[in-house]
Formats: sequence, C-alpha cells, structure tokens
Amino acid sequence: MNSFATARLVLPVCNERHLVEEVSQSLEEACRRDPGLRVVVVDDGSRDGTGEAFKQRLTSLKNAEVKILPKNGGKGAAVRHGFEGATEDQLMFMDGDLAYSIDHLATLRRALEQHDVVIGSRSMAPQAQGGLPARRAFLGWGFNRLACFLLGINYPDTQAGLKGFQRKAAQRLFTRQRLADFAFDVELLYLCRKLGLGVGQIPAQVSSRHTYKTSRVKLCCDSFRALKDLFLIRWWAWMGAYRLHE
Ligand SMILES: Nc1nc2c(ncn2[C@@H]2O[C@H](COP(=O)(O)OP(=O)(O)O)[C@@H](O)[C@H]2O)c(=O)[nH]1
Ligand SMILES: [Mg+2]
Repeated sequence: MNSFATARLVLPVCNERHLVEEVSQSLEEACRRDPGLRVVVVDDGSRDGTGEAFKQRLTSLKNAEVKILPKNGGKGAAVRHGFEGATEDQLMFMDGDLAYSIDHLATLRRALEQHDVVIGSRSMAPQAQGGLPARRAFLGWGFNRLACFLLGINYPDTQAGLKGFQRKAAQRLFTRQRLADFAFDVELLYLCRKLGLGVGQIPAQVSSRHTYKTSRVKLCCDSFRALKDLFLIRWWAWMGAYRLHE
C-alpha cells in the first residue's frame, strides 16, 4: 500500500447501540494497523443513544470523531456529512453495523490507488451470502437490474455498503449527489458514468454474524421509494440538475 496515502472511513449508524462495543473494537484495531486512517462515525437521530455511546467509547481513540446530527436524513446524507471538509487522499464508507468486516479496508485502499472509485461487490465474494431472506434477495436483484437498465450502468452489485473514492472524485460526486436514501449508491454510479470516473470492484464478503433482523430496510415502502428515486435520477439528469459540464 502507498504508505503516504491518508484515508477517512465514514460509518453511518442509526439505532445500533447494541453494536457499539463490537464495532469500536474493530475501529481501534483498524487505526492500530493503519496510522493514516481517520474514522468518522455519523449518527443522525438515533433514539437509543447510539451516537453518545460511540462518543464515550471512542474518546481515547485519537483518530476517531463522532458526529451526532439532530435529525434523521438517511444513510446517504449521513455519509455525505461524514465526508464534508475531508482533506484525506481516500474517502471510504462502510455499513456501520460492519456487515463487511474491517479487513476489507486494506483491499479497498489498495484498489483506490488504481481507480477513482471502488465498490464492494457481494457477487465476487468467495462464499455465498447466507441469511438473506428470499424476498429481500429477489427485490434486491430486481432493483439492481432495473437501475442498471434505466441508468445505463452495469454492475452485478450496486448496493453493498462498502465503497471508496479518491478525494477529487468524491468532491465531484458528492457536490452533485442529491439522493439521501437507499438509491444513493446507484445515483453515485450513474454520476461516475456521466463524469467519466473509473470504477473498480472488490469482493465484499458479508460477515457470518451480520443479521437482517435489525435491518432498516422495509421491503414494501423502501422498494417503492427506491423505484421512485430511479425515475427522479432520470428526471434530474434530463433537467440538467446535475451540472455535469461544470
Ligand atoms: N446514519 C444513518 N445510518 C443509516 C441509516 N439507514 C441505514 N443506515 C446504516 O446503514 C447500514 C446498513 O443498514 P441496514 O439496515 O443494516 O441494511 P442491510 O444490512 O442492507 O439490511 C447500517 O449500519 C445502518 O446504521 C440512516 O438513516 N442514517
Ligand atoms: Mg445491515
């Protein structure tokens, strides 16, 4: 790894107090292994004190910061907030429940030396993902195919919560990004295509202890919202709202 590259890792968290100890231990380990790493945990409107618990637990970790936003704005908005003002060379985000273990960071960081943007892909993982309810798997697959068709992109997995950006690419993407919810990943990939950014993929293995029982994804309304968001992306693109030529 280029030992001079600094990196920021953003973890969006919401109502996940039960994971604070386990996640904090992983973050401590990651900072120990990688002195160029800065961690930013972003909580937006947890009702169970997740943000405060992280703040207390991570006080002694000097490379960590916890941001607590007063209102829930969605995962995409939390990630965008976490990247604000970043001066690091590489910006990354990971699901705050560490569905993908912290060990993915080194691979992500190496891949970012070759690509503007790197995304995790569950379809490239060595072991098949267990525990994903069939209805959720089917809707996820359908959303992916439809998003790729409507937005002219082609990735087997757009939704893994493991993505990284070179800082310049992140600046170009996140100043244009508009969505705050579930479909924000595909909006980013659409913008990559329109801005001519190179996208690499790395395997994303879901941890065996990750559970969908505490998932915030509500199949019915989130599927509908995600579908509406796909059409919104097309509409905004048509209206020139993404300022692609600046
Ligand atoms: N800050 C913040 N994080 C969120 C929000 N929605 C989801 N997340 C985080 O994104 C990650 C993935 O969400 P999760 O519900 O576990 O999705 P799943 O694993 O795909 O079922 C979790 O760590 C959540 O805390 C949100 O509204 N705000
Ligand atoms: Mg999860």
